[in-house]
Amino acid sequence: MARTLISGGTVVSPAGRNAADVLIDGETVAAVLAPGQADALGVAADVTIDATGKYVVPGGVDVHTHMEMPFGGTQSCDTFETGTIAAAWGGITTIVDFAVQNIGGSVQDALGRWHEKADGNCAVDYAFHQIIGGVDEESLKAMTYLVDNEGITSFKLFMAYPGVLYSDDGQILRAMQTANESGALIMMHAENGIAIDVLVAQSIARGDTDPRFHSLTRPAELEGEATHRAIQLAKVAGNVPLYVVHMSASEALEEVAAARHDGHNVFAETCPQFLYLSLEDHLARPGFEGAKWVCSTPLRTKHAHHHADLWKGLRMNELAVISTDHCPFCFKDQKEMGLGDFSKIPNGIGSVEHRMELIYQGVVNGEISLERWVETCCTTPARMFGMFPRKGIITPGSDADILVWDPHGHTSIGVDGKHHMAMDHSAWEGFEIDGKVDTVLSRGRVIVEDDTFKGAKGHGQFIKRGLSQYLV
Ligand code: DUC
Ligand code: ZN
Ligand code: ZN
Repeated sequence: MARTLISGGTVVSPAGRNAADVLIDGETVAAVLAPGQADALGVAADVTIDATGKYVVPGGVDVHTHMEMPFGGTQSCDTFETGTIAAAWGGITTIVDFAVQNIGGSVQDALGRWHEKADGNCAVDYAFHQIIGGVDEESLKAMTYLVDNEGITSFKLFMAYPGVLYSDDGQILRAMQTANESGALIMMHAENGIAIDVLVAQSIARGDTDPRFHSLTRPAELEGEATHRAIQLAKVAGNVPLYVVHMSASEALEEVAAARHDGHNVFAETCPQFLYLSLEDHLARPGFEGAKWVCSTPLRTKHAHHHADLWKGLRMNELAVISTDHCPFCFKDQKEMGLGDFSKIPNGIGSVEHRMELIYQGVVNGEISLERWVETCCTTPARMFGMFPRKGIITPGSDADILVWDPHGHTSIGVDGKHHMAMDHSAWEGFEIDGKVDTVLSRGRVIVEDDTFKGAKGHGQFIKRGLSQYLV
């Protein structure tokens, strides 16, 4: 088994930063050594990676991706191969993707399809959440089976998309009760889809069909209302752990903050697009260009306080996790399906490659600390979804998933610059980052080095997850 020493760097965890060398034996971390200790102990390494002047952080854990997902009449354009290679380029060493069960379909079959797509194709490790798009007797039974046997311990429900993935309040309550019995966690797409569908139909009938109306027909109040309702239902279901996904609105954040203050098992994630992008500057670009930024929940107006509130929520631990909701569609032929009718634009933005970079820029800008960057992008996602301490931390026994980050480097984001995702455009075109991915290791293997991908599809393994380790 090869021994690798990452020497001279600053190892960062949520608890702080220390000058230290990391000794890797095979696929796992063997020791974190004080400077000089490796020499004093006569440690012989096969490979030494010089991390002088660099940060040594756990590989990123992105707990919200959609690779090759059928959605909106098409399919997200990254395969597990292209998406996990792009992830590796961006310092992500674990993804958690969503298997999708639709109304009347078998949960086990849906999960089997996701295994078929991913097996042998991933460049980094991966796990699955299960979407329950049709809550019924069969799918409720399957939830418990998946927790007990398949390493699937989190289930996403939708309060949006009536007739497609939507669950009514009774179905949500029943799924929450079932999850509570097995210790599973409920993830919620919290938007009032019934009211949104009325607003969308009215907008189209008026001739308001441009991409910007996607946001105007999904008002922040309806994200706040659904978040409130989800929290109440979770309390009634016995305080089942609730994790609200892709939070974009101050109104929703207030609900989560209040519930957490009252001691409930309520958590939330936000995504880079809700921290940086806006209705006015992106979704409302002239012509049809705004379609690139159609995602749900939607980009919000910059004239309210959503951006500032979300950054503050991250500092205050009202928001526990930053994920990407990587759901990539090409502009040509895919986003273009909504020409003349924004409601037909497939919903999603692709960012799996850029999360560590974009959020590091938040460190440079003084929004969050270096330690909080690691906590929200690596450690808490692993703990929240039952993968800690195998993932999300650099400690003896953990997988040697490591990102060496160069704070003196620079990254220009864009299709022709640095972009390995399958999309024909970048939602982040022109973003400049004061830092750079230097070296990435996945289970001890160097997969990115010297601006070169050195990994391989099939290296990534399926991770059977345990229960959430992150209760209030
Ligand atoms: N919700 C997601 O989590 N991803 C894509 C679209 C959506 O509605
Ligand atoms: Zn969603
Ligand atoms: Zn999603």
